[in-house]
Amino acid sequence: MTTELLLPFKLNSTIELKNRILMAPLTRCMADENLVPNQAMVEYYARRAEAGLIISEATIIRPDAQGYPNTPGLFTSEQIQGWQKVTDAVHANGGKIFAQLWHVGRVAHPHFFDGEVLAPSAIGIEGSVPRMRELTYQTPKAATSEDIQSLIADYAKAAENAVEAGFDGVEIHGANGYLIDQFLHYAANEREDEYGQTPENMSRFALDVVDAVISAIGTDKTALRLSPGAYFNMSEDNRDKAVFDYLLAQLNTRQLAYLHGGIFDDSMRFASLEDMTTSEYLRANYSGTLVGVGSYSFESAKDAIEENRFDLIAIGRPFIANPDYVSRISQGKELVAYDDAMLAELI
Ligand code: FNR
Ligand code: 8K6
Repeated sequence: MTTELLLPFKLNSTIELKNRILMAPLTRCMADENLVPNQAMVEYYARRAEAGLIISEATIIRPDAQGYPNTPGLFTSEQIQGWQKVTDAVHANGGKIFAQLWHVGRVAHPHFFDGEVLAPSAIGIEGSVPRMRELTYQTPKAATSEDIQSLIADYAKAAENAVEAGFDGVEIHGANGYLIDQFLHYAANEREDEYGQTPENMSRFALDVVDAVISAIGTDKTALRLSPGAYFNMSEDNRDKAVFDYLLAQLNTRQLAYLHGGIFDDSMRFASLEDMTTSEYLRANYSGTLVGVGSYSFESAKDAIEENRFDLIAIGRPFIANPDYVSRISQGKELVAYDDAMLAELI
């Protein structure tokens, strides 16, 4: 089957992808007790090297970034060495892989680390940790200016560690209600300093992190994921759009490797985004390479790319069910249907 989706795509002058299909970042909670990737993870990623680019499962930048069991890290030498095995195996199979850098902010739980839960403001979320329902979420501490500076530095350090571990680049996780996204939405950010109140101030943390990561590893290796519409651990506020309008205008001057929407179903329309979908809104406001995602099939992704609604597609759940997703669609073979039960092991 010949389609643009299966042909090479240049992200920039240093990174060329062999096709336009990305494996979406997928948390699997399978790292060892020191949050080091294990051998099953090495093989799991290596099996998916046919993707134009693999985005790793979200990987925490420091201990207080953790909100789920056994999520891998990128802040100890053991973790870097563990990831090196993953990146070596992906590269040996002809693939490319970015690390997704994560801090969950108020979705963290002190069960996993010593210390406080940090967020832009002291506004908690309802509920408890998946798979560990006895751990209810706490009201976070509003980060001080010093906390903010150390968080920014730790994103940059984790990006350096990612490159040391052999990753081809990083995707900063700015989506899905986690730390960076918490600064970008009024429902989670009531700060009265230079990180709150106005679109410019509310965008500052995201831009500081992006700029620190660019300084650390270069713009060609730096990508970002954003959820302009609030849908997960976050409530919508009609003022949010102005924040993202400002942020995207600033990002247009940065030449990131790509921008990736963070959404489970891209047919979802947001009242706060004037009834647009995630990809419609991002395409209208962002001029660089855009990755679409969210319940796409190969056919619907092909149509979207042909219609220029975005440039690359990220595939999540179908990649869990089909390690050989790219071969199957190239050969017109049927896909195995995804089922949540598949999350129990790495196939
Ligand atoms: C996800 N998703 C996700 N997103 C992210 O930015 N970092 C992550 O670590 C995860 N983890 C994760 C785990 C599991 C089990 C699922 C199902 C999803 C969201 C994911 O990247 C993607 O946006 C959605 O799955 C929608 O794409 P599909 O699955 O419809 O192709
Ligand atoms: C136990 C593993 C934890 C994985 C965390 C990351 C992703 C969770 C996947 C399920 C979330 C579904 C959210 C969908 C929200 C739609 C709201 C309309």
